[in-house]
Amino acid sequence: MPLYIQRNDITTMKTDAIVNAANEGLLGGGGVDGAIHRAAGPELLAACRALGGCKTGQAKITKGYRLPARYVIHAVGPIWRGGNHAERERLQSAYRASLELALAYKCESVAFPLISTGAYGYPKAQAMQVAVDTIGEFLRAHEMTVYLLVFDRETYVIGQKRFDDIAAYIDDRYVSAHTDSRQAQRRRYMAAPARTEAFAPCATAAGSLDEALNQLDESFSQMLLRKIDERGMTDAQCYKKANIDRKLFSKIRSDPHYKPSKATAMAFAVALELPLEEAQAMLQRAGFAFSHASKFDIIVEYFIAHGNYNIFEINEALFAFDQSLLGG
Ligand code: AR6
Repeated sequence: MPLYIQRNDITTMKTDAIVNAANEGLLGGGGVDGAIHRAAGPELLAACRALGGCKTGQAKITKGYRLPARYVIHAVGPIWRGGNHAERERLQSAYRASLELALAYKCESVAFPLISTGAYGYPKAQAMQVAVDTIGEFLRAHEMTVYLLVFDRETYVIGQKRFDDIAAYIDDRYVSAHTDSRQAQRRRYMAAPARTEAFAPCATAAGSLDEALNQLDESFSQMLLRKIDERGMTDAQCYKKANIDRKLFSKIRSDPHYKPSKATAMAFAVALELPLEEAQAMLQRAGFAFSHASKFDIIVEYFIAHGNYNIFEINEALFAFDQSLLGG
């Protein structure tokens, strides 16, 4: 099930559990810890006292008391000491331990803050990457909806180099789409080096002419199911990789005329690792096209053109550019 990256205050989340970025004492503190204790009321501190602390990289659970969430999972992230003190492993471990606890308590939805990125000083872009990778890996094996919350408005949280790279890619295409004649646009578009690999010939399973003609009338849903089979994926592998909810997938599966949103159609094109040309064809089945008048489209295109089909990384980038996200 999906991972959503959002700007939100964790104390307002109506998820089964929220995760607290706590310290080893588990007796409250500043930042998100302070906010959670204030919102949950004094019963939370009393419950925490009984837990006897928690080691870095581990997590413990209490009820949510006056919070909208049923549980609070208190996770202890590492203090950043330059990066050579197993900070990454400990941060991964804090996320994993929290997710395992959520699973043990049958939580279907969990919200995380960016653990360790406040008072503990973990660089935000790196912490975001650890969070997205660790949660992403967990979601490939488990059904859960996870929210990763970014609190402060001013920071974008992907690495500077990737941000600059994408910004340049958008600049090239977005500007040209708005200023050039159609012909000049097309020339530039075709000449861009990143496109070469995107247009590399792809293996298709289309055999006979009959088969090819049949495919002309295919709906989005039919095309999706065919491509899942062609790639030897299971349905679950595909909708998980697309960051799509199982229920939404069932709807698409059972209704050959289902019309998905553009974000959903793109999410499946990414999950199927389609080269750009095939991704275009898939979008067309849903009545859409990649457009260079849309930053959202150009960012997704950037990833496809670079052969990067990690939907969580794409969503990190979309989030950093204030765009809506894929899937979900
Ligand atoms: N909702 C979501 N995220 C928030 C909220 C909120 N209400 N408030 C802050 N953040 P920090 P740490 C973000 O310092 O670095 C405490 O004193 C914030 O912008 O809360 O793990 C504990 O008791 C930042 O990105 O936690 C520990 O002693 C992120 O939450 C120590 O701080 C984490 O910032 C733990 O430090």
